[in-house]
Amino acid sequence: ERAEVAPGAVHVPDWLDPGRQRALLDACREWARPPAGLRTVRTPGGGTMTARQVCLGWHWYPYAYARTVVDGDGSPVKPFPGWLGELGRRAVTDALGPPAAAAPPYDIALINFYDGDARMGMHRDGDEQADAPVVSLSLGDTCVFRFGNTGTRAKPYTDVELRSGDLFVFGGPSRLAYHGVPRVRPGTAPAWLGLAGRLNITLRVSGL
Ligand code: MD5
Ligand code: FE
Repeated sequence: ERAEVAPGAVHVPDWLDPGRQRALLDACREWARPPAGLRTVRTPGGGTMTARQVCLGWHWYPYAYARTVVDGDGSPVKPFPGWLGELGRRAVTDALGPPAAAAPPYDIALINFYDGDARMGMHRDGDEQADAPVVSLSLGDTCVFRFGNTGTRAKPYTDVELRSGDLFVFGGPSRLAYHGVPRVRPGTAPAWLGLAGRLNITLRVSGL
């Protein structure tokens, strides 16, 4: 099924079948290895993000993009594979319908690993220079995803449970909405996946 949570914000539960979930998890485990592997993100104010991250195509650090891992080992960022871009295009078409015009290719993946205590505070994703929809794929433990407003970080919120295999696409008026992950539900991953914790893959167009 397909649920429009707000204009341009579409949740497609169970979009990835078990075989594709396992293949994507295997790829994430490879990408997480050094060099340019999984790292802890430190914010300019001295804080530490509780979700750890690995990037493909462009390296995100608070709050910009670079071609090298500036807050990790300094290595060139791993390439963004063509098959992942194709997956992103299919995701957008399935969620929002065929694009009106030729869409720019996806060229960034941000992969966040959440353990049972990890959270993500309310924020907007505004470091990209393109307005293409963000594609979000979830693996492993269920989380509470909190969708807010564009103009304010404050309530009202819509809380949605994101489960392993779910797709969420954020486009149009929802592209710059506040959102966060207030909790992960430990032990809820499907047993056949073999993942303790939650993994979220976002695909983005840099416009760079
Ligand atoms: C997550 N990741 O579950 C989320 C999924 C991030 C992040 O928030 O920045 O890595 S992506 C959620 C998202 C992206 C762009 C727009 C909106 C939500 N939105 O308008 O709600 O780890
Ligand atoms: Fe975000």
